[in-house]
Amino acid sequence: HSYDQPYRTAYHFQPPKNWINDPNGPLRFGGLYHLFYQYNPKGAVWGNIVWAHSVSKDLVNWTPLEPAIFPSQPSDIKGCWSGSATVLPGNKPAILYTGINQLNQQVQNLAMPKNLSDPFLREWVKSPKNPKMAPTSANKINSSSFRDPTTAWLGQDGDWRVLVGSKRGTRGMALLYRSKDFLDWDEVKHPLHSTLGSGMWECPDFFPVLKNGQKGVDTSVNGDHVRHVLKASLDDKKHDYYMIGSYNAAKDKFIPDKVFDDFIIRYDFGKYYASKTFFDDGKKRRVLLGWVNESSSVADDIKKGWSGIHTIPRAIWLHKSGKQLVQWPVEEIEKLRAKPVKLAPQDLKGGNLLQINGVTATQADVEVSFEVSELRKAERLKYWIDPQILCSRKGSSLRSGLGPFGLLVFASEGLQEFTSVFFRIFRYQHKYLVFLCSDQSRSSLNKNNDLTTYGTFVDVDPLKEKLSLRTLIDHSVVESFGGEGRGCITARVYPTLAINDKAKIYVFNNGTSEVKITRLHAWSMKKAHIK
Ligand code: DQQ
Repeated sequence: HSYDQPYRTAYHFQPPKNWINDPNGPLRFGGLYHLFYQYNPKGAVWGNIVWAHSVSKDLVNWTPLEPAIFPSQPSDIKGCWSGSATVLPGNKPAILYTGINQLNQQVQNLAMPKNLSDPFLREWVKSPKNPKMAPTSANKINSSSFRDPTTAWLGQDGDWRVLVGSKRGTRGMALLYRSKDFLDWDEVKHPLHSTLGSGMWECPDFFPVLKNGQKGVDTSVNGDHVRHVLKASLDDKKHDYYMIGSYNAAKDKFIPDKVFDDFIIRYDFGKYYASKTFFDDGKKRRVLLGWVNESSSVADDIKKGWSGIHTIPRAIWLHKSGKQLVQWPVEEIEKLRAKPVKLAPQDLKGGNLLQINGVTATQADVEVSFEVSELRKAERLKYWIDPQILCSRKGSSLRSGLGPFGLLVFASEGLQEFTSVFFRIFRYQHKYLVFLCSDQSRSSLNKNNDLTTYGTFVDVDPLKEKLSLRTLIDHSVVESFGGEGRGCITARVYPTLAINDKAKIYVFNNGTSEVKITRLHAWSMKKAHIK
């Protein structure tokens, strides 16, 4: 019952019980989306990992199937870890995944559908010749740092390429393999890319994005009309970072743009890891899936019987500046919107709090836009500071000239508990900087939870643009998109008072100058069918 399980989500992906982590092998086949994911069939903590399997027509409602890949061969007998799908010519899906072999080494295995006329692709057959890639004394690959094959791509020469995450010392890297037939794979002498000090690269991802436009392209596309994105989940930092650059196909190397000569930007500045994209050939878009773990204690996870959710799938494309990616929840999620609530444009004076009535506050989608007129009131930032640190020093109770203003979600009557998602504008040198913060420090009276505050800089110009914020609220998750998807922050919260019908949503301005709400639309979200 939902009253015993106030933190279970209603429209984010999660199985009925137990542990989940990385999304694996997403693909579209015969009009159906397939999602596999790391799953422990036996409990709410990590272990006994298999590839659980669900299918969907819309990336919102999901039907569970039996696990697709589970330990059964010497090359995966101790676990079936992360990997990716590639749709081979003739519409034949293939999965490359990491197996943990009987010696506890990480190796890469191949599996293909048993029956291509089954649209559910229920049964997968492993190659009897697994593993396809393995650490040896000759290749000097570290057998505990060799995992998570990407979706493969086809070169002009007709050869397949795939990446596997690894490291040598502290140098994280994407090892490159080549194949003529997808069956036999050879290591290429040099990695596609590596960076000193980044540590182990988990779940690498490598894909083209159009220079212009929001459409996606297939993973093998290259040319003057695209840029390439290299993403890695950095094990040392537990965040997903990416670089933008070009793929030199002749040399088989990724060359990041100068500003990205290291991993500096993230997909999401909150809790978010082990993400992966795939090309959706139906809607011609690239879709990003990611894992969000709990912020509660392991003891609490075991008590509630589950741990881990996935974010709402996001369409992802290159911003017209060419300097960052933009992410936006797939449009299908809007089918769950019900009972729309609108607020007339109005000024919000400094210190004001306005309740958004008429929406189910634990299960909502809120879009709000602000306009600021008195930019000269912005506080001056004397030196550059990490946005997360800035947000933790300057939480929602600390007033400045411009901000904090934004949303209070999961707020209890009397505000003993609330989570705030807000903007703050600073003047830095000759520019204005917009910060988006997600402040969990007051989210729960239960201090056993991780209450870290998150923050990011959002590249919007407050002189020319409105400051927009969209927040997806779902029982224990707050997924926020600032500047139309230019800054994303996902947080987990476990209020003790602001649960079920006791939760409230407010729009607030705690700055000293007034701001204008130019638009506020909110919806209650229907429950998705996810078993
Ligand atoms: N999770 C998998 C690994 C991967 C890690 C194991 C990332 O393959 O490196 O469950 O969360």
